[in-house]
Amino acid sequence: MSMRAAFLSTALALEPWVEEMRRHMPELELVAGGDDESLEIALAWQPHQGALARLPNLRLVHALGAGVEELLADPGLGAHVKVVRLVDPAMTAAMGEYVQLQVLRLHRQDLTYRAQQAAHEWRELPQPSAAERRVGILGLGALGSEAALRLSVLGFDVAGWSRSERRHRGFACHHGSDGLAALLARSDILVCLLPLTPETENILDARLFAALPAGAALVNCGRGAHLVESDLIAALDGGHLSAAVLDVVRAEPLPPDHPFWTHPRIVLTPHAAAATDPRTAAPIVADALRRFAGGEAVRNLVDRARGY
Ligand code: NDP
Ligand code: OXD
Repeated sequence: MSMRAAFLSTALALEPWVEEMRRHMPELELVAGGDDESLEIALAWQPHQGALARLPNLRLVHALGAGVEELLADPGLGAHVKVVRLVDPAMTAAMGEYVQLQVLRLHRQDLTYRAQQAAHEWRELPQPSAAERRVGILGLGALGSEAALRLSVLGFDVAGWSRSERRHRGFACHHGSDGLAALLARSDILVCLLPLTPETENILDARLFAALPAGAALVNCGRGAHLVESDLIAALDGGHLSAAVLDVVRAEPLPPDHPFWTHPRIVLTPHAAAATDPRTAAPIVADALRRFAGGEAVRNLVDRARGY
């Protein structure tokens, strides 16, 4: 049975999606921009303003990314519309790789060695073992739990934090507001892989930094709005935090005069930790659309009240 879906994105190119969806779902026609009021399904990632509102018959939006805060905040998204987020094992692996790289960079004191090289200084630093380095992961979902597992395989002393109680083999789990204090107190390196919700916005602030051990470091690959940027600068300049790796920032691209560009204890990447790849995402989207059309349960539905 043929199916039509709107493709709504200011950020993703249409052609690769047409090609990959044709490969995995030949019965689907993608309608660019979606200017057809009869459409019931949309694939969306940063849609044009007002694009969702122009689809009054919409029943399902499949996000072409993992974090759905922007879609949920779109005033054109009807309250009854189901939203599916992307959970792609290739994206999970890419994020796992990124977190391993950055935690190893911090663990092996790479920023200090780079600064020493710039100063022509040949000086070996005392190096703790991975087992002596405590890593905390905020968010134990698709991405956070894989990152935690990979870090524990590398030998780090890992613990994680989620909203509800979770159990994982290989690392300790904390949950809820009570669990946060315990996680922070034992995190020499803190990795944020939370979704952005009203509860998690600005969570990485001065109070949270003060609850980390002196000399701790931060890796933020959730969203820029998790972080109070001025609090980070203050914690780095005051010496309580030793370094930060930021894949996401509040305004992307980062404004040219932003202090993060030149801060000696900040490593920046341009929201590049784990991008959506249509080659691996298309079969996952196709499966969800087929299930939806067949009246079956669709996986990875967003709980709109919870915000993720
Ligand atoms: P999931 O929805 O699978 O997991 C979210 C996790 O966060 C869950 O463990 C959830 O707890 C926990 N959580 C949510 N709210 C709270 C809260 N208030 N307190 C404590 N824990 C909370 O998301 P993913 O792992 O797929 O993705 C996480 C985020 O990563 C995305 O939302 C996106 O912002 C970001 N991302 C960044 C990318 C990049 O390239 N930088 C790429 C892809 C995603 P519980 O288990 O109890 O539900
Ligand atoms: C996502 C992202 O949420 O790329 O998928 O940030």
